[in-house]
Amino acid sequence: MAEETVKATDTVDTFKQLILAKLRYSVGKDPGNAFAHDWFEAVALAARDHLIDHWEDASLQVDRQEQKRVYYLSLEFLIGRLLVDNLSNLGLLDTAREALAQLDVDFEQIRNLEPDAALGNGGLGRLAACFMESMATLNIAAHGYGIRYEHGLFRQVVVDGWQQEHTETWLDFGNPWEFERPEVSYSVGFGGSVVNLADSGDISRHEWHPNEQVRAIAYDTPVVGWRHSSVNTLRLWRARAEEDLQLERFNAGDHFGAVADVVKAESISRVLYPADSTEAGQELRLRQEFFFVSASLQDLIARHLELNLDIHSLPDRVAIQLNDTHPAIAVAELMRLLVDVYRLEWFEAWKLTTATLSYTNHTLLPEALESWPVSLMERLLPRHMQIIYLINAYHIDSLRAKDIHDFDLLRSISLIDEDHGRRVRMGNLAFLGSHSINGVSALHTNLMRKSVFSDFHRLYPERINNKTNGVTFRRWLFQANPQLTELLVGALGEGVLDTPETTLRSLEPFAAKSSFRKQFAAQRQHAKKALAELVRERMGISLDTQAIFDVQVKRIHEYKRQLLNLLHTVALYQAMRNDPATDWAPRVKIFAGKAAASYHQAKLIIKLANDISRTVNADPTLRGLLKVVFIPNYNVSLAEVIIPAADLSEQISTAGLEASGTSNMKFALNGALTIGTLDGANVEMSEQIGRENMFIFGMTAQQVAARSRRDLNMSAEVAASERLAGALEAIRSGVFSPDDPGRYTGLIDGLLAHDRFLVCADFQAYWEAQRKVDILWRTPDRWWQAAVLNTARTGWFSSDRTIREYAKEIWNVSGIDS
Ligand code: 26V
Repeated sequence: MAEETVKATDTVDTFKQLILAKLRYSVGKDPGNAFAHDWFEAVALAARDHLIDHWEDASLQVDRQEQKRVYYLSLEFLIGRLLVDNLSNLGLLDTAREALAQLDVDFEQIRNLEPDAALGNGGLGRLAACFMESMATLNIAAHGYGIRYEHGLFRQVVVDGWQQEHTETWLDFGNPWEFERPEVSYSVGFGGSVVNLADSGDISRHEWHPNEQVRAIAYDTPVVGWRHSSVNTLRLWRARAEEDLQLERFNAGDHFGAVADVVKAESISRVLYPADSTEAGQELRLRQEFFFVSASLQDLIARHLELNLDIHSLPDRVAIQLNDTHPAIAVAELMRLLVDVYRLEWFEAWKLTTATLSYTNHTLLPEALESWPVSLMERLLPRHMQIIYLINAYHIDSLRAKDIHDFDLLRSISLIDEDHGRRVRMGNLAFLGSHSINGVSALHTNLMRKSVFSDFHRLYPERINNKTNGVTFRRWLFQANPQLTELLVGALGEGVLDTPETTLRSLEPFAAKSSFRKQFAAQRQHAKKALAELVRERMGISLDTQAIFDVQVKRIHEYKRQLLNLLHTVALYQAMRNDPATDWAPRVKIFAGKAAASYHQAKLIIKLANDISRTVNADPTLRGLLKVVFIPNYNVSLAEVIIPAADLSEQISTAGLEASGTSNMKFALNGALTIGTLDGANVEMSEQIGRENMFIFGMTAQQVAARSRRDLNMSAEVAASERLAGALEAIRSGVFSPDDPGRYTGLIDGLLAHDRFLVCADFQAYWEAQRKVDILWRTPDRWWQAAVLNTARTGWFSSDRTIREYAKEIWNVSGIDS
């Protein structure tokens, strides 16, 4: 049946029949008794049928053409919903809509029933998802490898202004996109001991005898590219115990003990770690890392050998990208497999390992750099610890042979940190084990060269390279913003859908056409109304869609400086009250984002946003000039509604601290103007878009470094700005927290004494930039001209461009001919 249906299903009628067949034979329902969710499942399964044939074809082509495969190892894939993504890339979106309409089913309703797969925290995980889509689009044979978490990132509920974390349950109704592959499973060991078998030359043979085995079971999700170019695989591992039940213990009456091992093993894939800095260090996290790395390496080596290829040719046919240091244990595990299992000589194995692996760094924040206590490694991964010691020793030998004896240098590049209770530095391990180390924006890469990896960079000046991030335009423009897409197609032709990177540039002349600017503004109104409707429904707050929608949505982090935005909000509130005669531009301040559960300061910032929101929104003297909303539970699908509706995009991190940012690109692509610091990819955005079409303000990374070296006391800055002092004092004294006037005293006093992220130091410049925003808003012709130019000049930030660079400069692969 699949065969026929797949071949000729571009017609609405055949697709309709397919949906009905799925509803009946796979879901077990009829149109008469089907719930909305049953329809969702039926359509998803119908779409999935279309993926399958392409999927097999693609895999065969790769082998026939002796192509190299890319393996993207990531602990996070922040995928979001897949129904519209898949239908749209298959070219079936309109067909499906029409088929459902004929069946009297509301497509908009059922698309919103799909759970949002949140197997990631933020930027790093979403980047992995964008990359998977781009690799499929570019016909690059790629597999994503990660963990099939039973629970993704927590659901954020805001109660009385405070964040609460609730368990996320995306799998409750099953997952129509995945295929369980019980036959694809590997055993992953932990603990135990290492046996030294026999001495041969200077390196002895070792065998690791783990005392615990966990089974990794594969779950495959097809990833289809634009115009079903090719279909790749996202393979996620679920952890299972080797034995479901220890019958002996059970029979002896120990009913809990009989399943204790099951609980322990399966906890590995139970839940995503809900933090994107600090808080690591737990054993379970290290177990997750090793679990998915070991299963993935075993799997890709098995695939290599099945093709009758020699293990020595691994780097010719395999490129492995490590998404941050989370999979860095791959360096030691690949060495173990090559040396202990495939009996390669150490230096040959090392050559293959470094030629195969490459590593992307996503943050310079010291608290987010991973390291593991040596004692924990010795207990959990004894053989890997030996290998790490050996890698370290051979490396130091090789430097000494080159007459490098500088003690400080040797300390800084060592894989072992001796200063903090002996820890393995995963960044150093990833660096040494890789032939390429890349940062994610030009500024970030340069800072990598100057800071964390400066000594490595001196020794290996060729290894660090830049790959500025990008985003997939299919999801973040075509799917999220069909109105703007239609306008672009009308202006530039259908070609913009296939080559937006280059074609968008031809939009530039349209910025000068008043009729086009009006249409551009009209599609924005449409998106703003949709967002306003969502806010009204979910929060009971009504928004003025004529006001500037001023948006900051991202994880809550001190370095991202939501606090700076809130200080501006309060200062603006005070100015509007004190100065009612001024013709203020109306504003809606929109916030959303999750805080790590244990990050108290970030949770307090959420509470502050909600306290300010409550106070401001209830103040009649403002006449609706200012509204503040904190929209709960930010996730990919909410982003798809918020981003097209933004007039102003807040990208205001302390310069030097945001590695790249990717929402900055999504906003600009949709025509929002950016107010931002010269940080991360904002720098390159300003080069592409033109500074005159953005609101760039504040200290540069260099100035930040210099100011931070001086001191972090902000008395002088506060004394110099009445507005800042007024805003701080209002928050401090409880204007927004009358129920608990002391709630923010600590927060504000802390800020004055030790402003690590230079919020106060950048306040005045930020205030002034915001007034430029008001002025531009008052001259719509100029505002919309800049908006159109933002869309026209953001083509370079396509993840297709990024992936092409990885393919050429790191992986040495090209797309398959289909
Ligand atoms: C670190 C940790 C530390 C231990 C606990 C779990 C955990 C999870 C994730 C991370 C790394 C977070 C790094 C990250 O997300 N970086 C972001 O990467 C984006 C894509 O490159 C980039 O746009 C953002 O600027 C950068 O913050």
